[in-house]
Amino acid sequence: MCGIVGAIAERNITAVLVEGLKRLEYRGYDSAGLALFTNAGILERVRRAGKVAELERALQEQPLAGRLGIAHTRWATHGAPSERNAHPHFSGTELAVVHNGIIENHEELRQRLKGLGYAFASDTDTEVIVHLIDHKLKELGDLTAALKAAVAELHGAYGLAVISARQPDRLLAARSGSPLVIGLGHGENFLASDQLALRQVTDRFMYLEEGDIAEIRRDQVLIWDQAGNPVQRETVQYHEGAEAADKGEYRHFMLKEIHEQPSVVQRTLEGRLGQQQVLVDAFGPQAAELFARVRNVQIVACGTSYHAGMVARYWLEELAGVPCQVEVASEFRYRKVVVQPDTLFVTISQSGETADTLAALRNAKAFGYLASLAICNVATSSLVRESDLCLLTNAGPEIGVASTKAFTTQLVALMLLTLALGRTRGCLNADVEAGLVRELRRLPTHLGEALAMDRTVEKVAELFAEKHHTLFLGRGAQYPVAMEGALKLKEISYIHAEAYPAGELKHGPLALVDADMPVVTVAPNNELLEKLKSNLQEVRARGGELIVFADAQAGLDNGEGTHVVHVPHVIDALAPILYTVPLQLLSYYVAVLKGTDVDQPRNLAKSVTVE
Ligand code: HGA
Repeated sequence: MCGIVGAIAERNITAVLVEGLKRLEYRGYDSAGLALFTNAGILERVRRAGKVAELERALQEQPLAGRLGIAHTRWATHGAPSERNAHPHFSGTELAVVHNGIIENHEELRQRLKGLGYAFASDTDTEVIVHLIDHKLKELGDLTAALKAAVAELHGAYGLAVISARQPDRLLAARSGSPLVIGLGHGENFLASDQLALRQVTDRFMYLEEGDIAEIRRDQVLIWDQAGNPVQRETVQYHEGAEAADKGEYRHFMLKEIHEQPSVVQRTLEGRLGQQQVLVDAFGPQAAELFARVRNVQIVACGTSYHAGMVARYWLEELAGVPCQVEVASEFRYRKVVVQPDTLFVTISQSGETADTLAALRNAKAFGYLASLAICNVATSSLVRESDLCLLTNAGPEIGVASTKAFTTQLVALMLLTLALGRTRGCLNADVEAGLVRELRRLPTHLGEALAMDRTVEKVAELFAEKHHTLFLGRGAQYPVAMEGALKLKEISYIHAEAYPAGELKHGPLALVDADMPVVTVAPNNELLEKLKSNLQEVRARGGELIVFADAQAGLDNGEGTHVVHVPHVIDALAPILYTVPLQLLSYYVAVLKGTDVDQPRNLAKSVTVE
C-alpha cells in the first residue's frame, strides 16, 4: 500500500526520493508527493494525484533541490485520492509529515487541534499528526521530543517520517503497526517503508521495531524503544531482491512471476526434504516437540493467502488427521473465539505485514494457543519476527499486485507442514510420506509442463473478451483453487467472477447460467470426477459455455459449448498446485485482451498494511 521514502545527505536527494517511490509503485497507490528542505533554506513540496510519473513531470517544471526530504505514495483511507489529500502534509511552513496507516482517534484530535487554532487543509487522518507535533514542538522546543510526545497520543497504526525547517539536521521516524527500515549510507542515511525502495543507495539496513522512534542524522542514527529507552537495532546486509527489479523478456511482472514458479517452488523445497521425509526442523528448532502436541490447527489469512489456507484444510484433515479451521483475518480478529486445547495458530501472508493478519496474531497471543507459525515470503517481516515458528516460502520479491508465485509456494509450504504434522503426530504412514516427498521433488517439472499450456490458454481467453460475468466451479481441494481463479480474474480483468463448490450449483447459482455466463471448471481425475461431470451436464443443459481444465484421463472431451484443456497428470494431493497455473494464465490473458493495467490493477494494493 502506501510507501515512504526519506533521505538526509550532503548531495541533492530529489532523484533518490523519486526513484524510491518508483520502486514502491507496484504496491498500488493513488497519489504521490515529496517535501524537501531546499537549498534555499525553506520547506517546499510537490504533490500530484495519479502516478509517480505525474510527480516527476511536475518536478521537471518546478525543479526542487535539497539534502533533506521525505516522499510518499498514498493509497487513500481517509479522504478522496486527490492532490490536497496527498502527503506530505504540512503544519504551517516549517513542518512536514508522511504517514502510512490509520489514526483511529483522528476525529477527537482534529477537534482539539482546531480549538488550539490549527486550520486543516485536507480530509485525511494524517493531518492531525503534523499539527499535533507542531503543537508539542511549540511546548518543548525540540523536534525529537515533540515527536515522542505526539505519538503517545495517537491510537491506531502508523509509520511516520517527519522533517522540520527549524531542525534540518535530522530526519525523524516512528513505527507502530506499519513497517519502517533505515538504510545506512556513508555520510548519508535513508528511510523507507520497504528496503526495496533503497536498494539503489545501500544494502545495509536497520529494521525499526514496534514502538521505535528514530532520529536519523547524516552520520548517526539514534533509536528509542517503546518504553523510551535508547536501543541499538542490528544492521542487516541485504542480498535478495535484485531479480525483482526488471521484467526481463516478459511483458508484465505477473507473467514473469507465473513463469518463475518451477524455480521458486524448487527453492521452497530446498533444504526442507530428507530422503523419505520432510525435515521438521525447517520450521524451527522447537517444531518437532511442539508439532507432536498439536491436536488442532487454526489458520488465519487474507485474500489469496486465505485460499491457500483453505486448500491446506483438506490436506491437514485427510493426510495429517488433524482438525483444521480457516478464517479470514479481518473476521477472526474481532470475534470471540473458542480455542480448543493444543491448537497451532498458523498465519499466512506474502509480505508478513498484512495488517489484519498481524493483528490477529497479536490478539491470538492472549488466547492460549499452543504456538504460532507464520508461512511468509519476507524473512524480516513483523509476522515472522512475532511468531514462534516460521517457514519462509522463498518465492523472491513478488511485484505484480495479483499474487501468483506467492500462492503456489504457500501451498508447497503448507504441504510440508501437513507432512511434518502428520508424521510427528503419528498419523501419516511412512510410505505415504515418502511417496509424497518423491512427488514434491517432481513438482517443479510438472509446473514447467503446465506452463507449456500458455498458448492454448491464451486462445481460450478470447472466449471471455466480451463477457461480464463468470462462474468458477471445483470440488474438494479444487474448490479453493476455483476461488483463487475467480479472484485472479476479477482482480486484473475486472470481470465479475464467483466461485462455487460444484455441488452448490443447483442451490442457486444455476439460475445465472446462460450463453453469456462462461463456467470455468477444474477437473482432476479423482474420486469426485463423476459427481463433477453431472454438474457440468447441468450447465450444458441450460446453454452455459464450459471451459474445463481436466486431466487427460478424465474422459472429458471438446464438444459443442464445451472447451476442454488438458492439464498434465499429477497425483491428486498436489493437483491444487498444478491446476492453479492454467487459471493464472487465463486471468492474465483475459486482462491483456481487455487492456487493463495487469501489474497494478485499479483500486488494489500489494501488501495491505491498513485494516
Ligand atoms: N490514512 C492515510 C494513509 C493511508 C495509508 O497508509 N494507505 O496505505 C491517508 O488516508 O492518507
